[in-house]
Amino acid sequence: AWRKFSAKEFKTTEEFEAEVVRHIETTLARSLFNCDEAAAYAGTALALRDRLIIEWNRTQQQQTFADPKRVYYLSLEFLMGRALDNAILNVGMKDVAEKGLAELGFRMEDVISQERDAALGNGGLGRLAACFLDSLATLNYPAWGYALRYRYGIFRQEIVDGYQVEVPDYWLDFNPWEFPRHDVTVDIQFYGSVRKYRDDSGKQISVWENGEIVKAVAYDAPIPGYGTRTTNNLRLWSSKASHGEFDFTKFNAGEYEASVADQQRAETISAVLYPNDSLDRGKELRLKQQYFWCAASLFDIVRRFKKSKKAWKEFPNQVAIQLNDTHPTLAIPELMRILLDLEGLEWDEAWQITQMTFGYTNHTVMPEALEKWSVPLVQHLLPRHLQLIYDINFQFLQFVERSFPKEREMLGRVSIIEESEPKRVRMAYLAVIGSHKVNGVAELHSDLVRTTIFKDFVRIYGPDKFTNVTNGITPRRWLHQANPRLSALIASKLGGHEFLRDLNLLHKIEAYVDDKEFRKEFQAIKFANKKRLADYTKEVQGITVDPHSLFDIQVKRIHEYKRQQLNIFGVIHRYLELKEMSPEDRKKVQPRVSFFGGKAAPGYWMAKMVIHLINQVGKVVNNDKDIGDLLKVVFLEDYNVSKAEIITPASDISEHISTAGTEASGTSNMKFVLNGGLIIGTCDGANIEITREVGEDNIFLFGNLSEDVDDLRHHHFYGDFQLDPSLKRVFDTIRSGTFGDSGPFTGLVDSIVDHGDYYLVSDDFKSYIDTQKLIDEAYKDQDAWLTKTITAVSRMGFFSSDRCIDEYAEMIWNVEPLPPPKEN
Ligand code: 26Y
Repeated sequence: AWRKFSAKEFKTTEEFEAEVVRHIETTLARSLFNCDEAAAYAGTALALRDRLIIEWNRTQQQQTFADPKRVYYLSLEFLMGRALDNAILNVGMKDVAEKGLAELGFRMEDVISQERDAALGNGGLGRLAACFLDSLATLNYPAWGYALRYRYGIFRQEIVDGYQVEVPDYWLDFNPWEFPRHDVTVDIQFYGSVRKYRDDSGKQISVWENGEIVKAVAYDAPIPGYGTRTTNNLRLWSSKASHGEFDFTKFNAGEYEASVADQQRAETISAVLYPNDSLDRGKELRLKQQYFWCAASLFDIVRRFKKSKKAWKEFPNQVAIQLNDTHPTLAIPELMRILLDLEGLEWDEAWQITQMTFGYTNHTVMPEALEKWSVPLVQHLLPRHLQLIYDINFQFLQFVERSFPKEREMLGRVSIIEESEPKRVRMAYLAVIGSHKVNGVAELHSDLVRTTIFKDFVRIYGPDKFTNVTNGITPRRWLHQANPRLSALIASKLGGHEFLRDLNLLHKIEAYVDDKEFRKEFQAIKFANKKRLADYTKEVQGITVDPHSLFDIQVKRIHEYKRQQLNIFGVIHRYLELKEMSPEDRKKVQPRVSFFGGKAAPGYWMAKMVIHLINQVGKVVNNDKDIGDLLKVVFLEDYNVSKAEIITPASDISEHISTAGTEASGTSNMKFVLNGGLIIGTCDGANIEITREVGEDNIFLFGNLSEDVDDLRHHHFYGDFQLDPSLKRVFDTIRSGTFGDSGPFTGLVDSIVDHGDYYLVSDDFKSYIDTQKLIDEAYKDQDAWLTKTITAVSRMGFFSSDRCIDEYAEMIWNVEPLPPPKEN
């Protein structure tokens, strides 16, 4: 129904083609005679972009006039992937584009794959932010994303001799989706000093001066909603030297090189995305990035607010700012600085406004990922902010002292300043103290947030400040775009694609679980998706796999806590069992392909050795004629969003096997089940809620529970640690050199055998391989398997990011949608 008021569409195929051709000939100045796929992509993107811009401008105008409360989502990462396919879908012209491109001699799939991923993120947190933008626009919430315009996104991964090699991702050569706003700039200060004086009324004034100025330039990207005309804005800041091209004074003084060096130093701030996603390294440049981005975004937000001429006390009624992890926590002292130093508000009012404005989402309880900035570094780079942080801390500790006069030890525990050498600012505490709501991203995780890292704060502020919003994924990209044929099958039964806007409607397909035709098509779709991945694997990795095998997939960042090592040890175990089987027994074996994919942080040695082990095992197993198709091992290079769109629909089983209590939520688990794959997983993160939704019979859980982890770890050190015997055999095989030089794997094995097995690989090993056996058996009954997968898909409605965003809007932001006007 929404189509009839969509001004975004092209009316006819001819109109679309004419626009594509016009852009190729005039915007790109290319002859149609040498129009390749790259040019077809550019022409298509530009033609579509014209339509998007109209709605984008309209939406922004409407929001300016209506001036509703807006949501600002501050995230250092947005893993957007490709934009064209999504734009075509949301503009509502998939058929027109497909037909038009065919008439011009191109396959839509080929054209779409010309686009480079916008890979401005590491993994789950960044992709979550991207899904949220999609839902915010789709649900008509007036919302902006704020981030950095990195010149280099997450590195490209190449595998050389079985090792990861990082290659820079320079992605901006041709990016039709961004619009430079050279008129929207903000001067950002670093370093310098603070001068204090009393004005005539005796009020203390602080002036931050004599710093170094860097310019922030805005680049905007349109975020179209699905089935709505709302097109929101993602604003990315780029850093530039404040004096433009180069410093003329220096230039005239003959210091040409110095002036250019200044410029390069300024531009370094937004040059590269930090590729770490679990270990906080406390690098000065990263702190600079954080402040640069927070300060530019807040200036922008405040500027917009001030246009409305409302009183400052209205600020939290007009502005909700969500902090995606602690990375933007400096926004808290920055807002205080603006309110106190620049706007002249009193402390209490400024603090109340600040607290009411911010919400903080935590994504991890693992201590090594919690940000702590050294006090001397903050003092040097942001002297005024350090004062404000100390002031905030002082007020807070006074409050704690009044509330718990008998618990003096608590003061040191909850202080924003850690009394280490050097002292450090605990950003998570600052985020909690400066926000009105703190949320975790799945139920178990939110419980752990309340009972472990923020336990004291729950007592201080009461339980209501801490809440849960279980993560979700956008069904537009992760069902419709990634798996168009499954989307079409569902639509054919539900009478249209409304389920893409209301994913709970999926429950209606459970009625077709016994429908012969439906089952046949569902199974054919899964097979076709597996075939597609098999073809891709052949083409890119040069490995032949049989799509009739069970496809077992683990794709995510490589981490000890995510336990890819458990998976590959399991694979080795399987290989050893196969090797000692009689030919008779081998005939009964369920053939399997184990796919892995994911990047390791460049400095994370252990993770890199896991990648190496996977590749070495693959080399041996895949070339073992004796084993043939019974087992294959594939490492899919350079896992990213666009590859996930091929990989996700192709699983029979996917692995989400983190040590219980370590994976905050996980989101690929949701994607795989939604696409008709089952899960092997631990009782961790959102796996638990997936189990609740799909039913225990439709998921394969194994392993120790989160509440037992502490005791098990304790036991490793103080009890008698017994290595699982099957795992011991795996280690003996590795040590014997079966998979090449075992030297690189020493650390991996030792971490389990000698260093306490922190991630409980040995404790969970038996349960893991037993469960894999169950899966082999269950898979042989294809009918029962199919029933499980269809049932599971039909029960996944809860995991839409639309549900998730509605929860944030109601519980945390208190914002309402602003639907587009009906077209006249
Ligand atoms: C401080 C810095 C080193 C850092 C940079 C990035 C720390 C963490 C991160 C990213 C964390 C991340 O991606 N977390 C994931 O967030 C997802 C969305 O909530 C969760 O589903 C997933 O479990 C969690 O690991």
